[in-house]
Amino acid sequence: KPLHRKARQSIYPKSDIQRFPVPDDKVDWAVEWLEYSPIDFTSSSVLAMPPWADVEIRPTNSENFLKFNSIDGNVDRKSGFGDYSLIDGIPRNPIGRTGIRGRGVLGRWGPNHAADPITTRWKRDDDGNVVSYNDNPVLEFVAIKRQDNGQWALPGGMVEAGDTVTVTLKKEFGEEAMNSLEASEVEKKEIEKMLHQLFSSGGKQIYKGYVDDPRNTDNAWMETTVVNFHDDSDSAFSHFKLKAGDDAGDVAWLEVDHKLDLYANHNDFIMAVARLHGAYY
Ligand code: RP5
Ligand code: MG
Ligand code: MG
Repeated sequence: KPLHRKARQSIYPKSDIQRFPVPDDKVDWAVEWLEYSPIDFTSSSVLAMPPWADVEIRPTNSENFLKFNSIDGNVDRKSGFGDYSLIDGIPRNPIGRTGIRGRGVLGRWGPNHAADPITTRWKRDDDGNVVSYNDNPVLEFVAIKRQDNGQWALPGGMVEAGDTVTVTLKKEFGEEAMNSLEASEVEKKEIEKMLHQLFSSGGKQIYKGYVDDPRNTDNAWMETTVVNFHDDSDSAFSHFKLKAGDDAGDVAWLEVDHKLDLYANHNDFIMAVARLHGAYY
């Protein structure tokens, strides 16, 4: 089992709340720890019950209609890990302790599903030849700079109720890397066409499961499906214009490199893509 780290970072995002410090050897729930008493925090934006959030299901004597560990109407409450535990009816983080209870800024109890596209092309010189370091060809991928914390990340987003992963991959790439939300009707059509062309190959699934996201709590956590769309011959991706939009402040082609310091554990996904293509890392 991987140890989450970002999900234990002291100050909880968008708050001044300190997590209860959890040392590596106390992450696992199987390790008894009687002194563990994390603060209970659910953001007021979540408690206001926007469409993307669940109802408050505590105190546990209140009626709970959420169907955990299953497909609940158009909300997927299954985890990539298999069944997660319910303690007094409340989902428990499958990786372990995070130092905070409640949902924090996450809307769903249990897994909050996202999708992350990794679009790749080879780095080329002015003559169009693939650039290599130590005989290993170099990959580039589209990254966005998150406005919430200034970190570079994959242009991913939440799978909205009723949407599939495939739809979300396209939607988020369009919104964050092509600014589709602020495009004119004509531009929107162009973007649609591009997205269709870029993503119609279906791509290759790189990962499905837990994300070590700084927003995770003991009762709510991020999971994602990461899909790679690779343009081997540089026939498609170089021909569209990147423009940051929605929750992205910037967008760029970044070199695949082990020195990247990406949001959450997106580095792991980039490493997997490098392996897949036999690229420099
Ligand atoms: C990460 O948060 C996922 O891997 C995905 O990139 C992102 C989704 O959340 P938002 O970008 O919508 O905040 O855990
Ligand atoms: Mg988004
Ligand atoms: Mg996003």
